[in-house]
Amino acid sequence: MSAAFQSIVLEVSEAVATLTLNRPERLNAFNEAMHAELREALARIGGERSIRAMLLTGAGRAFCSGQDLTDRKLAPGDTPRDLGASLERNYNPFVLNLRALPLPVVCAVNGVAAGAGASIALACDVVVAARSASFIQAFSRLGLVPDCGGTYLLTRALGAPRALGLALFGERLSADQAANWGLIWQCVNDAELMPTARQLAVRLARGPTRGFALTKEAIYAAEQRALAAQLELERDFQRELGHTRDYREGVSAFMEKRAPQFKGE
Ligand code: T3D
Repeated sequence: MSAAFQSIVLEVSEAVATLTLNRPERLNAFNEAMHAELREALARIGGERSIRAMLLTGAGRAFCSGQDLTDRKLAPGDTPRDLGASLERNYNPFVLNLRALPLPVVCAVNGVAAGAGASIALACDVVVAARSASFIQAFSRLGLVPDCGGTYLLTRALGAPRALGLALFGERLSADQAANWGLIWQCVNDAELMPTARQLAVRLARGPTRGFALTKEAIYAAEQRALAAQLELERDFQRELGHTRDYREGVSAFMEKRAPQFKGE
């Protein structure tokens, strides 16, 4: 799959769709055109059964600096833009669509992730960051609230004290500290970022895709549900997965003392 996008790059190989935010001169800030392309790219990725994992990263020295603020400059007397409408139209569907993709999404945070850029990175399923990367809740510097799930993701991962500290002070959180706090999966040396993230994505793309999709769904659902309801969900998912070819293959491979060859079916 190749597509003529301007603000992003979408490449597929070894069943991994790599989506690169590609406005490096603005540190990959989001604008309307990029949102439209991201919508189309996610729809293609979700609709293509041969794609079994996604890798999200940024071009150049940053991951993403959030909303493009050159599109938000107001002259005296201008009517303020409806930021709620912007979230409703662009950002919120993007976060929900990322979470709803029935395949694992790895994020390779190659540099600074600020504002919506930080939230989008943290909304991915497996987050690996370069040691020089950082996360900034830049919203407070603008008088805004963390969005794109920032209040939800930070609070669930870190608890209110650290979520509030990050959101109120808007200071840089290093990749090392993010990993130490359990906000991300892994922090690696800069040179190892893309090889590591790629290796993780390829490994996931060779896994039991349906099982991974339901694992993702169950773990995110667990954030809202009581144990009894979660046990029922696991029962239903396990019932479905017990009928897949991948489960059959997993059991056969175990019995035959060989590595399983999952097909994502
Ligand atoms: O509006 C809505 O729809 C609601 C949704 C809001 C979601 C949000 O994301 S709000 C938060 C928006 N983002 C920010 O506030 C972050 C702004 N950027 C920064 O604070 C800094 O650039 C960074 C901390 C990310 C990086 O700093 P540094 O020193 O490494 O780089 P720099 O020199 O500031 O930036 C390099 C260039 O990128 C520079 O352009 P220039 O001077 O070389 O022509 C800078 O203006 C540009 N740039 C960086 N971020 C943005 C940007 N241009 C437009 N929008 C940006 N967000």
